[in-house]
Amino acid sequence: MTKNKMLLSWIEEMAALTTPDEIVWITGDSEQLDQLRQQAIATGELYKLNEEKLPDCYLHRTAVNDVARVEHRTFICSRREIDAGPTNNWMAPKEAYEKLGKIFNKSMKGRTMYVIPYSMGPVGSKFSKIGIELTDSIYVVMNMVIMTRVGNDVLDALGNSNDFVRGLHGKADIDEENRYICHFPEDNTIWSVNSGYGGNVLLGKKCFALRIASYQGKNENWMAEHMLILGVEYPNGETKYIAAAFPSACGKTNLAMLIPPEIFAKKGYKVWTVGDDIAWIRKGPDGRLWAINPENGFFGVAPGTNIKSNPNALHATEKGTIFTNVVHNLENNTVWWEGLDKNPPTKALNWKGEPWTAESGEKGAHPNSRFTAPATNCPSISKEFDSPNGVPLSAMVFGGRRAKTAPLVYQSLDWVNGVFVGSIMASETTAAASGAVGVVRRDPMAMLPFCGYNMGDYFQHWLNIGKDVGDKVPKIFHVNWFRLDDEGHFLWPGFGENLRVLLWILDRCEDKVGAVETPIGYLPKPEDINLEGIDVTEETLKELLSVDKELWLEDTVRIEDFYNKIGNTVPKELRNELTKLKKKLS
Ligand code: GTP
Ligand code: SPV
Ligand code: MN
Repeated sequence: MTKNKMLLSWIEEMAALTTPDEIVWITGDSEQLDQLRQQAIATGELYKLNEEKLPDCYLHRTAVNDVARVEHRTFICSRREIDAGPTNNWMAPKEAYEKLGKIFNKSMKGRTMYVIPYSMGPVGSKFSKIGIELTDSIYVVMNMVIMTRVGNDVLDALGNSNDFVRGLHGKADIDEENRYICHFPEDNTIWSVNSGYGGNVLLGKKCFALRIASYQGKNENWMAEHMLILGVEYPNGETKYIAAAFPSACGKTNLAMLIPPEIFAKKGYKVWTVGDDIAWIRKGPDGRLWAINPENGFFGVAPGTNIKSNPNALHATEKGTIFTNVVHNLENNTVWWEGLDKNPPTKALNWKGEPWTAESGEKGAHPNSRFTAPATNCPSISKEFDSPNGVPLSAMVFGGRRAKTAPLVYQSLDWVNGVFVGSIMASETTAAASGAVGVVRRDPMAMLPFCGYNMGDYFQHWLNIGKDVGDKVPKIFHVNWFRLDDEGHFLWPGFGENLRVLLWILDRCEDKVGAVETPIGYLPKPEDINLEGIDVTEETLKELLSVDKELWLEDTVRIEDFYNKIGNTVPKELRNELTKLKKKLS
């Protein structure tokens, strides 16, 4: 185990507060995990699926009031309110500790507290950081074991250091009214109570790897971003890496696991997955920006995942996977979700555990139902996945779900303009968070719900990184796979075909292709997007690449409102970019 005094005394203090009957350290040993799984099966917390068809796979259902992240109950508890900033909910640390302390008080009576030592990033890499999560949920243990690197070697790597993130999670009564996800960036601490769902409780993920880590990155000169990382391998064997930030449920997992369309596959193009959700980025010895994926698994959206849309994701879920809130197919004890295939089971339970058939007209799987799959299961996993040095980035891409306004792709003019492009991102809300779906909101760098400090200071940090890295910075782009025609159909086929856009992006990074300069940035000449083998007419492509100045001018008003809401922490350089954009548009 460990002799780390700071760690032991913190656990003692948390145990005194929550009074579990027992404390169990998760060692990473497979016998221990097997035993815990058996226990969870006995209580119904996990359901064992068909061992032949889905070996070592389990189904879990959350409470019906607990199916997504709860942004309105998520708080940044910095000492000063201005350091959380107007885009975050804020609570004073003292108030938060008191309020949650009352809820946690004796909340683990009759339960076991599990101690999960985990590393975000390969154990021992200079990118990596250690966290300890205390939880009373076996489901959380099993997910953390897939999503992060867990066990005794993490404690060895920690040694006697105090540099670890202290995470306390308790299911309590899964009471919505008393659900709180609180972050204390200045204390390296996270307290989460009254939820059992994904991003609220797998504390290594959004809570640590984005909210706490973004704050650490600002102080330590690195970046924690809501980005996938992929490598495009060219027929000559060379691989170039791209990181891309899209809001929740806007296509990161799908892009990260892209399968090249046949005409590209035949020529020898390949795409490799490094990460599908989070990137930690820092300057490497060669002066470029390098990125790792701090996670060890995929917590992916199930609905819509099928053998055509994302075979790599589907294959990743064929063993050792936990399914949450999907349909239980009782015909063969497997799982199903909308968009898996056209044969919904006739004997099945929906995500709530009720008898269900597709004829009911109701969805069987929750729209935010998920799979938790080990990264190593993924057929397209990059050989650099475990590399302690990460991969060098050629391009950074921002993108959202926009029915109009944003074209298929454009390139920013330079780093500062690229940071501006990220800062003005907007996207329609999705089922990944509770609340209305399909409402356009500003979501800078896809970090609105995940930035652990003042958004204006975060923009400044981006500018600072650019100054530090100089002309070796990646080029910055914006994409939109979700543009609609007047009848509401997607104009762009998306998924694997997105490679056509990535290739233009990478060509631009090496000045191999020209562009058209528009008020918003550089757009492709239509002839430079390869349309061979797809059903997209030149006319449609022109529409995809059109910039409607009226719509953009309207948007600048909303951008200005958003900047004003953030207030005077918005860097002057970005205000200047907005002024320049307005001038060019009018
Ligand atoms: P989080 O795990 O919440 O961060 O989501 P994500 O960004 O990884 O999104 P994901 O790849 O799971 O995609 C979410 C939804 O977008 C799914 O319903 C996909 O089918 C859909 N989607 C993904 N890529 C495309 C695309 O290129 N075009 C279209 N039209 N839909 C897409
Ligand atoms: C997201 O919502 O961006 C996710 C899922 O990746 S969760 O872990 O719930 O945050
Ligand atoms: Mn995500």
